[in-house]
Formats: sequence, C-alpha cells, structure tokens
Amino acid sequence: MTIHAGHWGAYRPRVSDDGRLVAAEPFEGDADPSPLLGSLPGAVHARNRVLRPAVRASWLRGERGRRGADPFVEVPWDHALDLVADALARTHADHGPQAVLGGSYGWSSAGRLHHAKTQLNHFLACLGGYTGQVSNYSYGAADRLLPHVLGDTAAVTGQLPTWDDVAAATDTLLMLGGAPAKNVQVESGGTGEHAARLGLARVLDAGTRVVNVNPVRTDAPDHPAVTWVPIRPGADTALLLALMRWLDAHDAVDEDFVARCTTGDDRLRAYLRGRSDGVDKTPEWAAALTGVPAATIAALARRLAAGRSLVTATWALQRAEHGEQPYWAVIALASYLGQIGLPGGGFGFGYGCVAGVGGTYRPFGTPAFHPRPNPCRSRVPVARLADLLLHPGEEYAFDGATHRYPDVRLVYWAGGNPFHHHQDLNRLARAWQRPETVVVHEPWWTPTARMADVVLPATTTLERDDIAASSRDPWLVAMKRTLDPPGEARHDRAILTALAERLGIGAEYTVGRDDAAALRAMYEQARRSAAGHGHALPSFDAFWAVGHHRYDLPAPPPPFADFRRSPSRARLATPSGRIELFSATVDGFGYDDCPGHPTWLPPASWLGAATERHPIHLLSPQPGTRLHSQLDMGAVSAAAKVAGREPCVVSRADADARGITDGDVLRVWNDRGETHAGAVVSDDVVPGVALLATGAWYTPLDPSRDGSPELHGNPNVLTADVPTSRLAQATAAQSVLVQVERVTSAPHRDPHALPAFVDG
Ligand SMILES: Nc1nc2c(c(=O)[nH]1)N[C@H]1C(S)=C(S)[C@@H](COP(=O)(O)OP(=O)(O)OC[C@H]3O[C@@H](n4cnc5c(=O)[nH]c(N)nc54)[C@H](O)[C@@H]3O)O[C@H]1N2
Ligand SMILES: Nc1nc2c(c(=O)[nH]1)N[C@H]1C(S)=C(S)[C@@H](COP(=O)(O)OP(=O)(O)OC[C@H]3O[C@@H](n4cnc5c(=O)[nH]c(N)nc54)[C@H](O)[C@@H]3O)O[C@H]1N2
Ligand SMILES: [Mo]
Repeated sequence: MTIHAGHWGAYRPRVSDDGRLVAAEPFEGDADPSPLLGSLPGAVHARNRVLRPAVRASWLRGERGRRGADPFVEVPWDHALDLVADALARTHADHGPQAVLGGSYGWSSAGRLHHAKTQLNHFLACLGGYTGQVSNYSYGAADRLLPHVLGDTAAVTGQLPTWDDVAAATDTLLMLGGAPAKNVQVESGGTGEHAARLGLARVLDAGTRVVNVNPVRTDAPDHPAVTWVPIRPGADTALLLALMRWLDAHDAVDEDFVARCTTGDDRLRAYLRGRSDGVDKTPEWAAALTGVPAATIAALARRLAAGRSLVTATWALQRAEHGEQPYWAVIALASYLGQIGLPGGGFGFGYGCVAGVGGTYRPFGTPAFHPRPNPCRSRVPVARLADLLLHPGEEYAFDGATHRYPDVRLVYWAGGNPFHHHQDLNRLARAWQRPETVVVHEPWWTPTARMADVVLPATTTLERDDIAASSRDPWLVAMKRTLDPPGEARHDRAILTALAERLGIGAEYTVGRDDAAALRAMYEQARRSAAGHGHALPSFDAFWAVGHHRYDLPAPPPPFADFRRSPSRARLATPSGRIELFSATVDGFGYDDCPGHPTWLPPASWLGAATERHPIHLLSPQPGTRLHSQLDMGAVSAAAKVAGREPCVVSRADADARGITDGDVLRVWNDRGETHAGAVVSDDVVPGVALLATGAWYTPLDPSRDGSPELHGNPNVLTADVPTSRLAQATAAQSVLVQVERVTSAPHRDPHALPAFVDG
C-alpha cells in the first residue's frame, strides 16, 4: 500500500483506475488523524490548477499594465523559461543581486527535497545572490527577543516540557491563548502522528488544572478541569505584571532562584512596585486594563505559587503590537515562581500552535536539503515586505542596528502566498505594482499567482517522490509519487534546473544529482547524523520499501535542568549568562517601543483605544479548516463557509446590538479596507471581539481599483502593516480595530476562478 504525507499528516492515498485521488485514508500509525485529509482530493484536482506557463499580457508587450487586473497569455515552457532567465540576467547585470527579492517566505509543501522556497533560495544563491528575508510571521517577535533574554530561541524552537512531564508533575497549567485543537493538526514538514490533543487529554486526566486565559473559550478542551479566564486581546502583559506584583507583595517570589539564575530583577521590581513610573502594578491596576477581575488575578497568583506551575503562551500573543512584552513577562513570572528547570515547571511557548510541541524534540537526523548560503548580505525582516517595495533606500531600525531597504526590481516567489500572509493587502497591492518583474511558481491560481507577470505551473507533492520529516515528530515518512502531474506542471526543482542551465549554473544548482539521487543523498546525510547520536536508521532502500520509520527516543530532561543546578557552569548565551529580566543590551538600543525589561505599553489598536467608528477588536486566528490559504478549495473548508464566505464569529452582545443573526452577510471594515464575511453568533468570545480566520482567498471586487472591497472574508485587508517594535520588526496582525455590520445584499464572486486568458 502506498504512503504519502503533508503538513497535515501521513496518509494512504486511494487512487481510482483513471488516476485520480479519491481519498486520503489516515496512516495507521496516527492515533488522531486530521480531518483536513478530506480536502485533498478536491484540492489536488481543483479546476484552478495552473496547467501551463502563463505570462501577463501587457508585461509581455513591454507595457506596465496592472498586476492583478490584466489577462494572461499561455506560452510554451521554453518561451517562459527564456523570459525568466533574461529578466534575472538583466536585473543582476543592471542592478546587482540585491535587486532580486527571493526570500520567498511561505510554508510551501511538506517534503524536504522539493521545498519550493528552499530550492529557490539555493538557485538564487548559485546565481550570485538575492535579497533574502529574515525571521518569520509565526513567532517573529520571539525570534528576536528570546536571544537577549535566554541566549537563544529554544523556548520556541527546541525542547519544551513534555506532555508526559506535565501530566506527571504539573498542578497548574496556565495557558495564555489556550491550546487550540484546530492548530495542532499541522506541523511544518509533515507529521507521522498527531500527539498534542491526546497529550493534553492525558494531562487533564492526570488531574492538572488548566487555566485558559483567552478572549475565546473554545480554544481549550471542554473539560471540568479547565477554567476560562476571558481577557481583552493584547492585555496579557498587564495581567502577568500584576501576577508578579502579587507574588512580590505576598513574599511568594522564589528569591533564591531569582538571585541565582536571573539578572536585572532590581529594575523590574522597581517598575512593578511603581518606583520607576509611579504606577503600582496591582491586580486592581491590571483589572481595569484586562477585564479580568482583581480577585481572579490574586487567586490565580496564589494558585500558581502553591504547587508546580507551567506558564505557556501561544505564538498569537506576540503577533501583536509590542508582542515582545507578554513573552518577556511570561519568562519573568516563571522566574519569580522559581520552577524553571524542574519537571513540568517553568514556561514554554507554542503549545497548541503546531502538532509536535509537547513531544520529544530531535536535534539530529532530520533529512533536509541544505541550500547554498546567500552570498549577498541584503536581507529584510519578512514582515517589512510592503515597506521594502515602497521605500527603497530608506533606513529602518532592526534589533539594535540600522539598515537600508534595497532597490528591488524583480520579485521571485515559490512556495508562499504574500497575498495571503501579509498585512494591509490594499497597501501591498499598491507596493506590488512597483517592481519591473514578478515571477511566481504555483500549483494553483492563487491571489499571488494572479498578481504575477510570469506564472510557472508547479506540481503538488502527490506528483513527486519526497520525504516528510519534522524535528518535532518521531516519524520519517516516504512521500511516494501517486499521481501524474496535470497539464504541463513541473517540479520546482525541474523548473529551476532548466533556468540554471540557461544561466550557465546547471552544475552548481544540481551538484550533478537528479531528484532520485538528491533524495537518497539527503537521507544518507540524516542517517549519518542519527548514527552519531546512537540511532540506527535503516538503509534508504529498506526505508523506502516500508515507507516509514519511527525514532525511538528517550524522554528528555526538563529544559534548563542543568542551568538550574549550576547557572555558572551551564551558562546561558546571554551577556550575563543568566535569564535577563532586565537587558542592558535591549535597553541600550533606546527603543521606546521595546524598553529594557517587560513593560506594559498600551497598544494603539486594542479595546482600550476603541472608538465609536471602530469599536471591535478583530482577531485573525489560524483556520481550523485548512492550512493558511492552502486547501481552501477542499471539502472541509467549503463546508465551513457561511453565506458562501469565510465565517466571522461575533459575540452575542455585539450581534444583538447590530441585529446580526447566524448566516447574515457581514461587512467588516476600517480605514484600510472592507471585507465581506458570514455571521456566526457566539457566547464563547469576549464582547467587543470578533474572529475572522486567515486564509480566504483575496478577491477584490474590482482588481483594477485601489482598495476595492474584498468579497470573501480575508482579514488582511483590515490588518495594519505596523511592526511589533523596532527590536523585532515582526507582524502585529492581531492588533486591529474594525466595525462590523449586517448587509442585506453584497456582490459575490468565485474566489477560486481562473484568471482571464487571451491569445498570444
Ligand atoms: N492576519 C493574519 N495574517 C497572518 C497570520 C495571522 O495570524 N493573522 N499568520 C501568519 C503566519 S504565522 C504565517 S506562517 C503566514 C502563512 O503564509 P504562507 O505560508 O504564505 O501561506 P500558505 O497559504 O501556506 O502559502 C503557501 C503557498 O505555497 C503554495 N505551494 C504549495 N505547495 C507548493 C509547491 O510544491 N510548489 C510551489 N511553488 N508552491 C507550492 C501553496 O499553493 C500556497 O499558495 O501567514 C501569516 N499571516
Ligand atoms: N489548522 C491549522 N493549524 C495551523 C495553521 C493553519 O493555518 N491551520 N497555521 C500554523 C501556523 S503557521 C502557526 S504560526 C500556528 C500559530 O498558532 P497560534 O499563534 O497559536 O494561532 P492562533 O490561532 O492565531 O491563536 C491561538 C490562540 O491565541 C488566542 N489569542 C489571540 N490573541 C490573544 C491575546 O491577546 N491574548 C490571549 N490570552 N490569547 C490570544 C486565540 O484566541 C487563540 O485561542 O498555527 C499553526 N497551525
Ligand atoms: Mo506561522
């Protein structure tokens, strides 16, 4: 029986006699397979697959035209490849490698060889370089903050306290943002098993009390041991500071841990007590900001100090204005509780975000394709995409340094969907008109493909051989070619090989390996790495024949266990070697949007700043029915649409005040844009908060006009393109105020329609 895998898990593809995928049946090694498998047949055989190379008609004629509005001309592969090779060569010759934006952020597909973004980065590095992108949308604020506080990013990317340790040892699990079951369906690179939901269930069965601090009730299990603490979005830092202040006022701080393992508490303590700013951070102070009653805050602090406690936060908390602060405050609170390094104690980020968090991290043996390093030093934080296109040559601050945006003339994207992922899409749509050339590889006619000059049809994973692996999952899974590519679609690696040959870098790009040889080489490298850690992987042929391999890994020690025992021997990679509750480095940057210790900085957009015009805080969570924009054509996503649009959850109070009932069409708008969604009225969200998941395909009513209404419920026409701070320059997508109203009629259009084509 054949086997395959995606970011959503491993499965057994079932194929009809005429070569179509009819079902993706769960892999028998997965105890909790994702329902998203039900969307695969509809997605892989969707009408909107890109079948042939296509070129924007006006660009082909040498005219500017308008990206997103002009029709396309289908051309033969050779012609398309010549056009792209010429544009790359010309851009390099006239403007240098930094004029090519090739960071190409995005999840691409699972499978470690045919990872489109990585292959593109490798290709452009062989060509002489490109402007890259640094950090990510997922945890960009943490990515820059944590090295200053902890010495590295392992609290997000490495081993965290395991579900088993939590079940065995933890009395109170304080989860800021809960642990959404909808999110743990996926893991970047693919998972063999889904262990997170079951892990949390074991924790609850073992008697651990879970506190879900969240504007949304439903993102934690419905279980008697779970308490919902509703909170205003963006206010967690105030809550955390008040919890610390309560511990301080009640002699409940573990002063020994703080003295041995941290630095800078004098500065933090003076701030908590109001000595440095005149504001005592009491539970009463936080109650007014958070909406959490002071007595609830005090009781929570008492509970946390009374037993073994683990404090967690979802990544969403730091995708907000000043998103660095709640993370720093979580670390400070856990330091005050003094249980960092003990089983089931301390803190961790990302439970409930992706499948593998809470499992055993594997620091070796993951097959991966290693791209050649980018010889060009030009790189820009991912979330500054529109700024970079709009403001070439302008200076910006980033993590203590000053940089300048390069002058980008050619944008090359493979494996990402910026018209899904970026904020303020109307602004991006304007910025996107500026470069001379935009090249996109895509399996589907996504909004980003429609905004390109040259669209090259890419295969999906089911149409090629690959290996799925993630360092957070114990499985390696063979992804066996199951289907023939539709139309003239080619693998990204084949497209780039053809371009490399035209540009005289064929040998550098392929290193003389075809796909089969490259896959084998990748596996052999992982096998050597695993052997170095005492783990024997089967030969490639044996692995491929069986189709999967499960690593048997010993239970890991709690993170920071050595450090806790001996902070001077097991120093952290911070300047002090300890946890920095005050960072002289960060303080020295002089950023008022990210001072030297965890600080309450009121956001510009939150309920505390709501106006009559924009009274609702819009959260844009990850969609439970797809992966970002991927699989939106599938059955699972389609079944969840309301009135043919993305569902928007509004609180009962806000719905009643506006005469909104289930199934209404809603107009959600602010000064940046407008989108149409389907109403779902709920008792499980805080009044004043609405939810519109990401991933509905950006469908402007009139793509030839700036800021035309978006018809399908894409929240990114509303979000603000502002950074978390100058420290991280990360996305602040969760900080946005809107108005929501019912409309009686609204235009509709198929978001997955093909673009217009004309003859060449
Ligand atoms: N408002 C708001 N916006 C957000 C977020 C939020 O919370 N709120 N979250 C952000 C986060 S955390 C993330 S990670 C981003 C995600 O943003 P992206 O990663 O850009 O989103 P995807 O839809 O996964 O885009 C992947 C693209 O790759 C294409 N693709 C798949 N397989 C292949 C292949 O083999 N070859 C090629 N060439 N292409 C392929 C898919 O069709 C798809 O268009 O969104 C961010 N945007
Ligand atoms: N099915 C599915 N799963 C996914 C993805 C997907 O597209 N589909 N995307 C994946 C990716 S790329 C990423 S980065 C992760 C992201 O994972 P997360 O960042 O965890 O995702 P979200 O769904 O945005 O938010 C998680 C929870 O945080 C809560 N929250 C939001 N703002 C606040 C706040 O201010 N305070 C508090 N206390 N809680 C808040 C939300 O209500 C929600 O319950 O998800 C991954 N998992
Ligand atoms: Mo993400």
